Amino acid sequence: MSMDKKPPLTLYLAAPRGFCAGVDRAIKIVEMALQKWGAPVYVRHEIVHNKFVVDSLRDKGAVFVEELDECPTDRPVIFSAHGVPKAVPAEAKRREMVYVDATCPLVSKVHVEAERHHAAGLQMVMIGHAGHPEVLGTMGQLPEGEVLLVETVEDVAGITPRDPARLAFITQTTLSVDDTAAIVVALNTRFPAIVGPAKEDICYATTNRQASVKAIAGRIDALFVIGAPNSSNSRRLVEVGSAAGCAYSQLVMRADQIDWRAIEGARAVGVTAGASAPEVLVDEVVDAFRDRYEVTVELVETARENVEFKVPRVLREA
Ligand code: 10E
Ligand code: SF4
Repeated sequence: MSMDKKPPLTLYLAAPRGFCAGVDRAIKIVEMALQKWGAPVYVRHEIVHNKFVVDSLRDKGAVFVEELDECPTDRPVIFSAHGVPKAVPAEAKRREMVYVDATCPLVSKVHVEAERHHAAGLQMVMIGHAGHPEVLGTMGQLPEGEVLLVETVEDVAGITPRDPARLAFITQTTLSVDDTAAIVVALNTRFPAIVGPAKEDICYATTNRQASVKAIAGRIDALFVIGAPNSSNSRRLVEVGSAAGCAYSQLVMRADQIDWRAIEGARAVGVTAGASAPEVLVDEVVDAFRDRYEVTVELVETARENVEFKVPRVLREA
């Protein structure tokens, strides 16, 4: 055993971090469906964007597919927490399949908003990231052409609505709070009559996780966000860290992705986790730091969360 003394390091652990209520519910839905119907249970798209979560559910008998036509009609199918276009449950019904929708209630709320505005004759502008499943699901609530997508402030100048006086906006739930505020200003400036939510549709979990990163960013030499590359909310946390002044802000799926040489000399490091990253992976990262440093953990808690969503009745009765 080496007699070298480990260097000291303060590890600022952001709170809230990790699982949100929508992710917790979606994972429970898959587990309860497996208990109720046995394996295999099909899941359309990764239930949440985390390989560790997906692999553990696969081990229990879940089968992950991208499209409904990859599922047999005689097994249940679950729709991921990100939401699905209207055509998907319609097709499942047509094929007489058993399905459970694990769309987060806060995403469904945006779907309802879009429908309400559409029914009032307004065309929609959605702020979100092109190709993301939540964006595809939300845009897919309305007929083709009824939702115009903007990703940046610059995009606002490029859209051509049917009637600029009859517009509403909605947003993806996992966006950067600050970037979105700038896009909303641009929308209000170009379309003074546009209607929308009080601020945007970014959810409590996204907002809280970004605020806690901001609270630690000024004190740290490096930030590690535990999350997957396809996890929008996790990637936003990395950007928030950089924007708030942390020079080295990195996304890691697990401890083995940490580049230890890149943080040589660091004395204060921040750790947080995206809404789809399980706490065991945070423990793994903290342990990896303890192996190399004399670690002092400082919890920086900027909010308390007590949101919980019920699973659908069909599973509660199980
Ligand atoms: O890529 P996202 O952040 O949208 O998804 P995630 O699975 O990483 O985290 C949960 C967030 C959901 C389901 C979207 N509101
Ligand atoms: Fe729901 Fe927000 Fe979690 Fe998405 S990030 S699943 S909207 S609580």
